[in-house]
Amino acid sequence: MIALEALIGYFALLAVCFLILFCVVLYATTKPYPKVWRHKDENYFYNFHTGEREMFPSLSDDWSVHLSIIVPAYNEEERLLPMLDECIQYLERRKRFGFTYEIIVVSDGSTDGTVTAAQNYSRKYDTVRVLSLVKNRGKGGAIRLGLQSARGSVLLFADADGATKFSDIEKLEASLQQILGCDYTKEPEKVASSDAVSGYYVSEVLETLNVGLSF
Ligand SMILES: Nc1nc2c(ncn2[C@@H]2O[C@H](COP(=O)(O)OP(=O)(O)OP(=O)(O)O)[C@@H](O)[C@H]2O)c(=O)[nH]1
Ligand SMILES: [Mg+2]
Repeated sequence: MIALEALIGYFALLAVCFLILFCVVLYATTKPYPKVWRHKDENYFYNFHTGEREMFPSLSDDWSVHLSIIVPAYNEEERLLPMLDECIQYLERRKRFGFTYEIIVVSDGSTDGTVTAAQNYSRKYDTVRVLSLVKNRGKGGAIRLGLQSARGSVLLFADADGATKFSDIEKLEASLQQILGCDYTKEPEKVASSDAVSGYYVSEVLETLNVGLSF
């Protein structure tokens, strides 16, 4: 009887040790962010102005434009055009006042003419780049890869369906300025070097703006 109790105690101790070891290994090998698989072709975009295939910059590079707009697009050959027309028209107007921007259209493994439609804008505007994902990842995956390829001091994503009037960005900018205490169009380096606006601040901005999450 005593031998049986000792055996159970021994196994219980072994199980606890195993559990502790498992937790330690889990803690040591888990990263806070998931590993993002990126096909080698997804590191490049075609620059129609130089006639060369160029590498996308990385989010960890220094900022090079005031604003990056990431547009996730899955089979959006029709809805994308009016959205980009409105967006570019607005941003080009601001460009006259020294404002700089880039638009990264992320085709999320589209099977229609989304890439060609977006590339037609790249031909015309050197501010538009097309990131063509080799397979569909869903909206979140498309935005993530777009953000990783952007070098704006401020990054924004906007749906391809033109759900929001693009000039409404001014409301967002006003709230951002209030929260950060500076204007990113005048002091982009200050904004670029600061950490991401925290969830608390984001909810405050959205509350002020009374808008939904997808801009
Ligand atoms: N549905 C869908 N959209 C994607 C995907 N990847 C990127 N997107 C883009 O994500 C954005 C949002 O898609 P919508 O279909 O407008 O979805 P939604 O805004 O949640 O829904 P609506 O209220 O119908 O507009 C669009 O720009 C899509 O092109 C995907 O795999 N599926
Ligand atoms: Mg939508």
